[in-house]
Amino acid sequence: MPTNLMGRVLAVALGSAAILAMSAELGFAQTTMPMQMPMKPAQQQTVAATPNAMFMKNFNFTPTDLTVKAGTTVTWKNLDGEPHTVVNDAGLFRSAALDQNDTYQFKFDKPGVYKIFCGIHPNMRATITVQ
Ligand SMILES: [Cu+2]
Repeated sequence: MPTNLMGRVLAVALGSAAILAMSAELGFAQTTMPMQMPMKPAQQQTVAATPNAMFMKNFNFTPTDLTVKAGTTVTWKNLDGEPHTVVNDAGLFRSAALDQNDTYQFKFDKPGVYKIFCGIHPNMRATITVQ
């Protein structure tokens, strides 16, 4: 029966069109959704919030002022492609040159104000206050 066959072909064609329309709609939703999502905060802001840690980033210590309790081990991590060091003004501690992603740790047993700087870039300075 030719007319019956035509009807079937038409039905299949319409069905495919409907599926195509649906996938087009899905595709549209998928491409637009990420644009409506809020932007992720910058990496710098995330690392700065890490407790008992100080980072070297863009030739600065971040944060420049860190307050910890006595007995706390502070970790420094260099995020720059250039080496940095951690040197205490009073000569209490001095790290080796830290390459990118290297870390250095020092345990602060006594309360006080500890000034540090980078031995390679002496203008990089920070303060650790131990309570
Ligand atoms: Cu440095």
